[in-house]
Amino acid sequence: MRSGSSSLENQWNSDPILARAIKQGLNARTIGHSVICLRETTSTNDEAKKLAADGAAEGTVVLAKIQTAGRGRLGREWYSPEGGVWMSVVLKPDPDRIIQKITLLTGLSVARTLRTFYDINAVLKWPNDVLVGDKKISGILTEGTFEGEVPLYVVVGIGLNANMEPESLPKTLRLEAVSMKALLQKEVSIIELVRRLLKTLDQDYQSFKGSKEEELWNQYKKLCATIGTDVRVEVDEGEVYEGRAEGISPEGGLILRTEDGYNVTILSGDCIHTRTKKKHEKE
Ligand code: BT5
Repeated sequence: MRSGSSSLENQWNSDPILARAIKQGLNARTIGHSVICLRETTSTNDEAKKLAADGAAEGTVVLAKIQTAGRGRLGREWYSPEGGVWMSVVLKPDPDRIIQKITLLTGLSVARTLRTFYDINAVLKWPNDVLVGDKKISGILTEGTFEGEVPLYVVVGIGLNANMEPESLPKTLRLEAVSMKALLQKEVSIIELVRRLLKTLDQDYQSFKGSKEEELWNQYKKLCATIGTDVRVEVDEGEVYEGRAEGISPEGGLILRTEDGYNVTILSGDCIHTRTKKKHEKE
């Protein structure tokens, strides 16, 4: 007989049971038809890449209770103690789709899940952060494997601070990071959270693949705290741009109006909000 959901929360060792519980009632078109739950791994992105290289279908999900070498962009460390959602999804978008936009849409799915189901006032910081106030609750890492210019598959990793205690992060991060548990003053069901997240991501991914892309980016822009804010963006080569973020380009880049009045589009970089504003309060 299947056990109740609360006891399942403690059964990460019994991977298939947990995976089945997550898949139950998911009804997703693409994402989550196959879910793999691991107790511990280096990085779920690495696991998902291995599975994709071995031919795993689009929508395969890998989830780990603990990551021992979770990473962010540019090799930065992502702290992944017990209590968070550390998860990666294998995607195989059409070759004409811009992969950079998968980071944006996944961030949107995380923010939408937090707002819709948990009443958490999550906003987006371009390109890959989900914030509550000015604290980071989630980060996205998208990695593509290419043959020449053509993407063979893309792995999108989601790190979401769910049931973590502030003490489980290093001291230096405690002022910059926040968890759902700290905001809600209670633990959430990881199974339910993952299911909601996968469902929302599936909806947003269908919009991305189909004819509803514009609607998706309109939603993104509404929730993007970066737009309208003064920012400092460091691009890969160490080049720095400062100015007012004015919008998102069709390729998913940030449109910046520099102090000397030029418009530049930045496709990727590290963005700091230098002057924050209060908006996006949840209605
Ligand atoms: C990110 O990078 O924000 C992407 C994080 C993606 C993590 C997921 S977990 C599942 C999958 N498997 C992986 O190995 N990775 C993905 P970036 O924008 O570079 O931000 C990294 C910075 O975020 C670090 O330098 C810290 O300042 C901060 N940070 C690290 N751990 C954090 C945490 N748990 N919560 C909030 N901030 C954190």
